[in-house]
Amino acid sequence: MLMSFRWYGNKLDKIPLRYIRQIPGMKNVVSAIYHIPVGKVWPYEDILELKNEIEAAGLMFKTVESVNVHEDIKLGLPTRDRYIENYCLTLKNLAKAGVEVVCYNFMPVFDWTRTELAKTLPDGSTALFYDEKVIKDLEPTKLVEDMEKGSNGFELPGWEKGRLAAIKKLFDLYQDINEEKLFANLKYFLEGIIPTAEECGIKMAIHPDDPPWSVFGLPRIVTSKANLERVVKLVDSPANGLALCSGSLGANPNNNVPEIFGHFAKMGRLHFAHVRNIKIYEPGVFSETAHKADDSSLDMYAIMKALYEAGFTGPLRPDHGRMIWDEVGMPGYGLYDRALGAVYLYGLWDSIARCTKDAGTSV
Ligand SMILES: [Mn+2]
Repeated sequence: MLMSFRWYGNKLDKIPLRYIRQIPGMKNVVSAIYHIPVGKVWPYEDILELKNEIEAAGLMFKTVESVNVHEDIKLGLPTRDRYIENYCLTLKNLAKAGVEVVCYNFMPVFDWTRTELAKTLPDGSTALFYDEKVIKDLEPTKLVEDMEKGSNGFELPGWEKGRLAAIKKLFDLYQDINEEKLFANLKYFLEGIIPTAEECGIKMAIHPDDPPWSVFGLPRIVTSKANLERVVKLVDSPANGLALCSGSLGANPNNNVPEIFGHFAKMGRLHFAHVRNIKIYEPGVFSETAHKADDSSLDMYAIMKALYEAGFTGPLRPDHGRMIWDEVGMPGYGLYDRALGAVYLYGLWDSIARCTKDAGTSV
């Protein structure tokens, strides 16, 4: 397991790399090139500059999150071939710079969706919150406005302004896309990129939809064990893998998160793990919580144990954190609570390793 931390680069992220380096057990930075629009090739020089900066801080840069997929690919438009070609060129440049895992998602229009970015929890911290009842009465454009307003002036990952400007037009284009068509478009994309990924040694890792159900009537397919199984078989290659996220999958209580993590890790298709907790209040209503919260819904120990027992060696990161100690930061991506999360996960892993009879050493 390679303990990792997401960082948005020195222009967007206010957390210095040297702070990340000081989190016990932290080894790897998960980042991306943010100034290149979706669909364009990431220049090798820019990737190299990012890698050099991260390595100068004593950390590794082995994991990218995300190389976003152009909407034309998800829609299956004729223009998709050009974007798939560009995606392959980006993968080659990333591999040349030593990147091993590339995370992406295949959610139409919206990335991760929440109805509140700073819901106050009983302990006075704030966290991301989702209420299906609120979404039902909300216009998609209003949601975009609310997300922007609540972002503390940061551009939220997946909610980039340019990408969402044409939201009404996008909804029209998705009228004819159901889950089956979206699966077919994902297959076409994977058939286009996986040979290149194999060739250059990149492991592709699709992130589950968050939350794992349809939002605003748009189709969502990366939602359950059965669908994840289908995704890895669309192109049956070890390069076609998953970035499982406990908080995303866990919002649906029918998903047995430790079992799903263990299953795909044993299969060799789990290339990246996001581990965080949530509390489900009622179906479709949840908030994010501390990694260890007494009344939260997911069992962090069981998830880490499943990964350990499957021999998972890939990058693992704490995901969204709460805002604590008056920190002002990008919602979900402050320093303090994610650092606590990382250390909690690291401690679990260390304990599991020491309690395993054949292991005399820790992490
Ligand atoms: Mn995640």
